[in-house]
Amino acid sequence: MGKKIKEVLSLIKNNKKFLIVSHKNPDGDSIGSEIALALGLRKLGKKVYIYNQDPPSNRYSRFDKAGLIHTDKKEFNEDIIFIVDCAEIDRIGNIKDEINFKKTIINIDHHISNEKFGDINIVKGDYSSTAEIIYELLDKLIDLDKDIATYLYIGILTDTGSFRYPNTTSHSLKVAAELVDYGVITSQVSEFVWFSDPPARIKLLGDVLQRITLHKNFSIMIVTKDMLKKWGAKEEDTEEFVNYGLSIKGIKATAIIKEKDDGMLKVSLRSKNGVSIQELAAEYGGGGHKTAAGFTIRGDLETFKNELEGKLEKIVNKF
Ligand SMILES: [Mn+2]
Repeated sequence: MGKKIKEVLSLIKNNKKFLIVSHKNPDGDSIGSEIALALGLRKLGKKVYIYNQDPPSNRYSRFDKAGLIHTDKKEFNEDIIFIVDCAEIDRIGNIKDEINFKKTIINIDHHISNEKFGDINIVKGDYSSTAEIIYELLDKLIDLDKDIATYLYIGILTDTGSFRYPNTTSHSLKVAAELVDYGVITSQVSEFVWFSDPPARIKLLGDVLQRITLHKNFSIMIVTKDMLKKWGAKEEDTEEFVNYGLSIKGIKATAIIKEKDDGMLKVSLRSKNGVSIQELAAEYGGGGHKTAAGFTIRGDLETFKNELEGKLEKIVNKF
């Protein structure tokens, strides 16, 4: 067993109150990891509070049946703070100013760019998801059950795009298999995650795909505020759209630029065939992985789209 995991296990044993925090606009991995960890700690009789700046999106809210995730602030007096699935501390959002950084911070993450801001940092860049790491921790701590296994499975399933993305390893498949053996109903999780979209999302997707700009080996998509309005869709409805830009034969990199209310542009990048877009995201102050990264920038959508096309062209032609 790793030294750091041992340290975390003894911190859990020797403390009573735990705060669990993840990133803004939490995804399936952050929510799955947070709830699984909370349920595991509760099995040991610990007090746990999960706080996120933003509530789970429509897609994931149904998984928080017990209402474990809070977005309301309180006095955070927990002994230990877990920060999960965050490469940088700023990703936790507005809670940053309220938590006491003198408390022990345990940073658990799978982003290779993680800034190791914790007192203990368990960062595994070769893991598909934070849930995969939480599994290893909980497996040493408690008897897993169907509920906990389901949350961990959601984390792995969503971060691997149902085991389609290149971060899918034999380890992630082995962990997923173990979890299924605890009774996860895979068809139900798939239905809830992938087959329960609101109609507005599908209409918007049609519009986004119609407008895709295709170059020889890269593509760009855009989502304007007007497009959202036209179809009655929300920003969260655009989750995973970026992958369509990469699903075309011969396309090695793609980007989707989303216009936000506050004058900012949110950009997601994806790549395949050995192309890395991580450095491009970093150039604009963002982060992520080799084949999946992103950043936020202030600017005009059309102007920035032109700039990004120039950069993407250089990158795909380098490989
Ligand atoms: Mn993740």
